[in-house]
Amino acid sequence: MGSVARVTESTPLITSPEPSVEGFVREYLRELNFTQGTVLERASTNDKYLALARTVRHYLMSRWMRTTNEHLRTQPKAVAYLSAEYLLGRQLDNALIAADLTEVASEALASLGIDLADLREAEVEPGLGNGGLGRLAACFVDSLATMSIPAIGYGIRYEYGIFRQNFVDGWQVEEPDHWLDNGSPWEFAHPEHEVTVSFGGRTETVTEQVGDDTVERTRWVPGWKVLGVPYNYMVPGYRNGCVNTLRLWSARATHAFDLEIFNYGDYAEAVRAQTFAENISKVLYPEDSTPQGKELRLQQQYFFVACSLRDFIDQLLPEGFDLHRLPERVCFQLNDTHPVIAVPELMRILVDEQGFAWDEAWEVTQGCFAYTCHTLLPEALEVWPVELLGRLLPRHLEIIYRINDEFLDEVRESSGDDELLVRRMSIIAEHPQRAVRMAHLATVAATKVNGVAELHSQLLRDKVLADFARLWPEKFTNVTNGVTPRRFVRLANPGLSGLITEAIGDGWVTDLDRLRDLEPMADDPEFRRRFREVKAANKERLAGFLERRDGIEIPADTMLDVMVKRLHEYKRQTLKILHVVTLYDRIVSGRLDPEDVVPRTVVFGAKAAPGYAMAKQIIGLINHVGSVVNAHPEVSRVLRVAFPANYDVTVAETLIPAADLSEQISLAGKEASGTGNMKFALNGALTVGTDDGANVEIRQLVGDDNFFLFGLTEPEAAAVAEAGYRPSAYYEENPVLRRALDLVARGEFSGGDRRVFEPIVSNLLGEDRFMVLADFQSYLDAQERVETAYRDPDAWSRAAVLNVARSGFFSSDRSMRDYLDRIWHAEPMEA
Ligand code: GP0
Repeated sequence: MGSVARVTESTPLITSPEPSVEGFVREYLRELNFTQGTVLERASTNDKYLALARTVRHYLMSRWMRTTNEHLRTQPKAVAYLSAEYLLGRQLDNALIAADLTEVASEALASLGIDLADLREAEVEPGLGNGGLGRLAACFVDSLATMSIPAIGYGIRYEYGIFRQNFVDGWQVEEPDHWLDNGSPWEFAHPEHEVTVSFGGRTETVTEQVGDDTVERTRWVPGWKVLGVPYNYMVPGYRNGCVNTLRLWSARATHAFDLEIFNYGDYAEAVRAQTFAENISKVLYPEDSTPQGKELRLQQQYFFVACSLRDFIDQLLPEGFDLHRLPERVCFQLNDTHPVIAVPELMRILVDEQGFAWDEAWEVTQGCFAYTCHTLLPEALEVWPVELLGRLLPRHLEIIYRINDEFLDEVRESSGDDELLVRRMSIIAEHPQRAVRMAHLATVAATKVNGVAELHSQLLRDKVLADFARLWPEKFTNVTNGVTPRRFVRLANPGLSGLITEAIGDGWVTDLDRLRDLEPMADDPEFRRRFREVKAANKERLAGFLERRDGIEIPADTMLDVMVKRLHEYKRQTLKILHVVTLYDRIVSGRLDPEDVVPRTVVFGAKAAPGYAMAKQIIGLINHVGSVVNAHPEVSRVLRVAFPANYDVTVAETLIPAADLSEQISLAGKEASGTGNMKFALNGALTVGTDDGANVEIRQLVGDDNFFLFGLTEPEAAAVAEAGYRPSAYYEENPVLRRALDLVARGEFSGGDRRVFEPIVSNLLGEDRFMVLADFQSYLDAQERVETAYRDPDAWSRAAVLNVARSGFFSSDRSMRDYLDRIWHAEPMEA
């Protein structure tokens, strides 16, 4: 790699065009003719889309260059967000609204006989994440840009993102996500800034003469190397002139590597080696909350953090920068444990490459990292077998051992040699095999450790990381998650956005607390009527969308009851489907007159990790129940089930604005935060939910009257577990529950075959780790309250408007302010 010129003062820039319809037409045709190499008459939809994306980029380009130059010139303290996932969603509309170009573009295209709406559909969303965690990262980079915070997002440019989900006879089948196949107009590859990343090999000790002293130094002698090529993405702030960068790394074989093999004349072997290297960024691991300890996954993690640290130090800091002062310039925010290998990597850079003394290096390192934990499930906490980590990163393992030794000395000292405590806190687990506990490493190294909702942070302090919180109480803090109002309200719900803006002006888009000003409108019958009109229109839009996309027909004017999230037992999709089964049973058995049922459409969206058998079973059950319900002449008049395959950000944007009821029904104490819950409340859905994650805060803000609470609380659930939970007792005592489970067990939804869903039934009756049966009756009762409330449209829409008005807190802009105040201590740039 050649040395790269550093910009120290602004270089002259070609400025972006002024937005005008004629100008846009000119830019667009230029892109179509000169870059896409075609003419309007012969252009495919994809040609037209690509040309449009590139045209829109023109309008953001000088902001981007200016922002980048300002960061380099003024060297402010920056946030470097390290995340293995960014679930970005489609880029076109977001870029258009950020640049305030939607109308200009739409008119310009119309003058050429092109419908903007058709081109939108051509974009394949970059699905570089699994779910909540990846989408959170995407919301955060949006907010950072909108708030003019000097920030860079670092991640991996997976060639294949989250798999495409298909249903075959109701069962999930995965297909590769070819998101790059039609071109990727939003990225800028910079092979000239490639970074070399080493793996494997061994370490050796060398003696060096430093002045009069001989010092022993450890050196890593790697076994193999790969290159990381950065791909830059614009992250436009909302109409504020700031465009930050998201830098995603793609793996390439080193030139030397294959050249050597070529020279031996083994062409096939050389190509194989290349494939091996390039595998590193090939595919996103589809496990959510249950990481697989796969070697390639650790390679991915080290690959992207090694590239990112190198990049930050070499490209973003001035030449000759004194790394002792690194904490003044950056906070590396660790999004879960996936990037935690960055901790020993920075130590290696400082000690082995820069010649820092260990203690000096450790002080710098501790000043540079902060760690966000996103889970409470023990199986979601990553551990890496020592054997694997040592083979792949021998020097890093040594460094981790030394960090651990010094840390455990501290624990011994402060605890009076409490060896049990030492074993619990150790970064190295001894059983079932020697392994590195990445959450412990992160907690030891970080300036701050945060959970993602009040309850979650409390449980981290009290349970998951209690020993650490006792040792360092001041390290622990909370930042409740948030979602970007740009994508999830302004862009996804133009009807509601218009209504809000008409009532209170448009300041809410970047200052969501202003939604409070809507509160009085909840009592205005005319406003409520218009709110209902918007909801109805959103339902129609959804119906059209599902019809076109999936051939699914949903009735337009029923209560829309939505449960969308990853399929996981702790989230309890089974509880929802048992409710559906109960309604079905009551109607079919004549216990319930369909006339007395509030018509509802239950919509599910969920992907299961491909190796998670129980989750896939549950998907099968939902689809099979759905088929039977939808085919039943009486039942289907009042109850429908829709499960569109391949739930993604694009589906979310159409589905959430149409929802009346938001299902947030995890067992209390299991969902770290939830972020879908916030999107629904902001779009005027009422929540039926447990006292879990951020639901707790949603309920506090919107008020008990505007939220359907049910289920065990976390302490209650813990007490039940402690006392010995027996799910079969609930089955025996509750005839309604018994009938529902028996229907499933007897094969009502599987053509009489009792074996099909036997694993689900026996799991619920035998173990039921997430207490579905314990919460079943409480959930049914809550659904009764939902029905009663929904029968009064005025009261319902009043509550819905209050949900919108009181949910401004859940803007990711507010989350960013909290991170800035509590963790990062960085400042916005001047506009
Ligand atoms: C948590 F541990 N989350 C994990 C994980 O591996 N993947 C993931 O998406 C989620 C939590 O489950 C969450 O509660 C949370 O809000 C989100 O991370 C962001 O903090 C689901 O929304």
